[in-house]
Amino acid sequence: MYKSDKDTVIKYINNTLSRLMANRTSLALICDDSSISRRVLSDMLKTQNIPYAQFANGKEAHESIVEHNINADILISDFEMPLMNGLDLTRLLRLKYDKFELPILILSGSSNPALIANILKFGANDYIFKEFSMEELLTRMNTLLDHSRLFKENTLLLQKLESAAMTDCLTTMYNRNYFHANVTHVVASAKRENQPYSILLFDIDYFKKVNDTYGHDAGDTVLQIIAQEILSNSREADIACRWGGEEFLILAPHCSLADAVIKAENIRKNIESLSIKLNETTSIKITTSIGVSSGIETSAEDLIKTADSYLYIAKERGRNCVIS
Ligand code: GH3
Ligand code: MG
Ligand code: MG
Ligand code: MG
Ligand code: MG
Repeated sequence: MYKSDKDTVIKYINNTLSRLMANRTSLALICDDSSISRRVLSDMLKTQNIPYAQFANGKEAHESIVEHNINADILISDFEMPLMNGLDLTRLLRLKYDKFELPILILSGSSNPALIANILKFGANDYIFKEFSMEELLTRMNTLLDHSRLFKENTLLLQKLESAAMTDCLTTMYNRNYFHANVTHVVASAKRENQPYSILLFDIDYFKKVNDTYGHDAGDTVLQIIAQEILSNSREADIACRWGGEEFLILAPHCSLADAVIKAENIRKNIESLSIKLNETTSIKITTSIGVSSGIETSAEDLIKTADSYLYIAKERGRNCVIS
């Protein structure tokens, strides 16, 4: 291939990469004690439209990255540097960021196999000999950027899925899954700190009648309003969730039976005093029955059973009351 042909090909590759990269919001970090190397790397990043920050040695890079919690997509670092070399920088960064969070590409003038093995063993994602071609560097860098981007997208997706799995979509309250994921921790700290925790179990009175009289959508509106009322009467530490159809539950850490009964009674009164607007012409009144139980060593399962039996008694006694 003639040199001019090769240049055209490289230009074509670079342009294609530039277009691909333009859609990214990547941030690259350059660390090299040689200002010439930094210039070469930053020029390369500029052609790719990748924003970058640069550091002159490992110590400077480590301090900035950790102190400012810089969320970068790649670190391209020299090996030989004063104050802290690329290997020590990699080891330190790996204490905080794993290989997918912050890919590290080490550049070195050495081709010593033992050193290269060490660099990779201590957490660098890739290694490149300093007499690299731009194409090689670009390709290796893009591979790492793709990994990093994929990892970050997947992490975000996982968080969204987890949040969706723990949330009741009608009321936006937590659901039973969230309760189960968090109850062990609450029960353990109650035991450890010898502090009671409480369960408040709510069941809307004659809710079927709302559906039957005003329709399912009206029933949904009632559930949303009752959920908001329960949430606004909950503390930060409380876990308030939709337990089932028209049943709600509050898990209240650091809460005695007496305090839980006061809380339940307040919520009961607040719900009773609501005028729930279903449409322009119709507003209705709703009441709830509440079973309350409390314990220190008792399992949450047993407290829920107890609260449920009290709820049954509350219904028998005419509803709209708190039984503990
Ligand atoms: P009680 O006072 O004894 O609790 O009577 P109730 O009518 O409230 O109790 P029941 O268990 O007979 O009825 C609960 C109803 O809740 C039945 C079910 O169709 C309705 N339901 C459950 N989930 C939803 C929902 O998401 N939306 C609506 N609109 N209704 C629901
Ligand atoms: Mg150097
Ligand atoms: Mg029910
Ligand atoms: Mg029922
Ligand atoms: Mg009910």
